Amino acid sequence: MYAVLAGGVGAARFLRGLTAAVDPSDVVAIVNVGDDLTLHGLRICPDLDSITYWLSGVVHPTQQWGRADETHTVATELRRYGHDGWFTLGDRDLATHLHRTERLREGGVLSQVTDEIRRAFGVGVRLVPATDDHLETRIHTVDGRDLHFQEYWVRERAAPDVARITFDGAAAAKPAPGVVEAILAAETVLVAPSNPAVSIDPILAVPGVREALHRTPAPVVGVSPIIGGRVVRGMAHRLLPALGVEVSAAGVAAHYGDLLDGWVLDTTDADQSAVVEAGGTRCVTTPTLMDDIEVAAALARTCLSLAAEVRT
Ligand code: FO1
Repeated sequence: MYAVLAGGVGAARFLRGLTAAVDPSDVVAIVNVGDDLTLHGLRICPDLDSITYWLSGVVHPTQQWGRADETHTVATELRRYGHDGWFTLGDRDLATHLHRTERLREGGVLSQVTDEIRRAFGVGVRLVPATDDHLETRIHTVDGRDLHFQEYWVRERAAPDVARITFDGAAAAKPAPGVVEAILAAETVLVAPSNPAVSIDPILAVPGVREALHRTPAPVVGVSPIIGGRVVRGMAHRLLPALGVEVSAAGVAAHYGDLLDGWVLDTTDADQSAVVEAGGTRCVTTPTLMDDIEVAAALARTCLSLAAEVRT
């Protein structure tokens, strides 16, 4: 079994590759919930939904989040009442939020509801939220604002300079059922090429997760989300400096520190392998820009062979 620490789009692409290389039912994705928000009274889980939609082949092909063949009738009607719609909810996507919210209201926990939703989409990978408890990523800007991650990323388009990032509720949060068990029982633990600051760190912030990663006999192998000093997608380059992390493959490896046994960098960053290996982490370079499923599958296989090397 393979346990994967996962955020949104980058993780979804990586998981598509991994499930082309191994049996999807052998994969447990431990997914970030720090991006989650309540809008119009509905509970929305962007990273869980992005992965579900990607793995079931219904994701919007260019947006890379939300649904393909989407309509926005409800969003348009909501404007009539003055809702400015900065966070676009499509009609098909709304069904997921309506169902999730109803199940949570009747007493279901997120990990149960997530399992129902991924099965309803025929997704073989087991998706587990990092925690069933409240955990919310907050972006504290240099000009003194305390923004929900989605306000920062979507409404403000990641424009404000960031002073600090916090994970509200993390200290009291518990790993969701199956999270620690998956990490301890895994043959290999993989850290997807997700945003370290707002996708992986919120998972690591849940008490018990780091300890499990240190305790597991499984090698922990990560994939750099930075290629040639640049993010592939998203806003990690706007956030990593706030953490004092260099926007580079080596910088992110150093940020994860001794959690990593192996690190996969893009071929363009081969010159950074030496400094990462000096820190005790085995490196391999390979193409990591997952433009198609073949590249993603080859990347996944490279991770697994690095894990096998580390294990010996
Ligand atoms: N991203 C945007 O840039 N604009 C949006 O209006 C937007 C809406 C949205 C709705 C549902 C959902 O699951 C994701 C959505 N996203 C949108 C993407 C979202 O901000 C990101 O997927 C993650 O939160 C960051 O990885």
